[in-house]
Amino acid sequence: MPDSPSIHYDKLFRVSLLIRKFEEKIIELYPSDKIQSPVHLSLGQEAVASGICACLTKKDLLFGTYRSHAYYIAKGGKLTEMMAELYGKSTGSNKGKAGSMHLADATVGMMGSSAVVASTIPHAVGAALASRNLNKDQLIVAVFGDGATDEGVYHESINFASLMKLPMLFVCENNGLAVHSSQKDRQSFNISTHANVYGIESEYISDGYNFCKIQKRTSENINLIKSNGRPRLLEIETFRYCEHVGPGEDFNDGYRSSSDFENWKSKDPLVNDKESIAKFIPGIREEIQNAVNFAEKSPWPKTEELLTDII
Ligand SMILES: Cc1ncc(C[n+]2csc(CCOP(=O)(O)OP(=O)(O)O)c2C)c(N)n1
Ligand SMILES: [Mg+2]
Repeated sequence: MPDSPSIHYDKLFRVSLLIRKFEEKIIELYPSDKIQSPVHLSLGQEAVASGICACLTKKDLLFGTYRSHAYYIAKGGKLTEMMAELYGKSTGSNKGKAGSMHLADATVGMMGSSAVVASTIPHAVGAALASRNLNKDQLIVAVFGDGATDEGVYHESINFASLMKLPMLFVCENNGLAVHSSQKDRQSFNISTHANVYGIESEYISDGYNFCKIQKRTSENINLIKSNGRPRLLEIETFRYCEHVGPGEDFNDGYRSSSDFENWKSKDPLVNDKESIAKFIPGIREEIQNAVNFAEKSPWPKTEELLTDII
């Protein structure tokens, strides 16, 4: 039976809030140095991940970026294994060897993320080609930032996907920034309309805090991909609340304004919907504390494991 609209909202709200609270726990823990890797937080961007992943099953494959905590959680990865991974423990989703930037869990179709900008886009295209050739009933999703579209490999990848008529979804999380450099200072083109040059139909969503809208538009785009077997691109405007890397804020660094942040936050349901926050927060806090306890108690990897899992 299809979900009623309010159940839908609740599910999306809960996942989005779980991501936010998990990352706020990272901020709280970070000064202790227990978290062993640099962290690129998705605070402010949660709705993009929750809206997209609500339309995917575990067998659909998602390729992300170094800013992928939100996708790992929304795709159904275990919180315990994620926290252990951030602690560098052997029980982590990648045995403590990947850390925040290279999170992956193939069992839920979270195929990996990378510190190298745009580098997972061609991996997603290759997976889509293999999947189509093997007649697998799955969707492949490539998620990347606006900065990744500065890279040649992005253009080569979307051109090839269109040429080969690969049924896949490209998702650009446009937070308007590549580190400290704003999109308008870097690009002479508009990301979503530019994809049309390669024969890729696209859609632009300006309110990237609206997880219900993102879910609905993603679902409709996936239906179109499945009906005509061609790739599509979604560009979703969003807002990064923290500094590029690390747990702090950087509104005093002079490259962006806190008034834009306040404006975005005023529309953010994870700030404004106090009733839903109150409903879900007790369960979420328990889940996160359980993940922290698991990570704390887990053993370190053994020295002899250092060179295993290397291809
Ligand atoms: C190939 C490559 N070039 C440059 C960098 C340095 N770098 C790290 S993050 C980043 C910005 C990427 O911005 P975007 O894709 O919009 O992602 P966001 O951080 O905004 O989520 C750059 C240029 C890198 N890691 N890899
Ligand atoms: Mg960006």
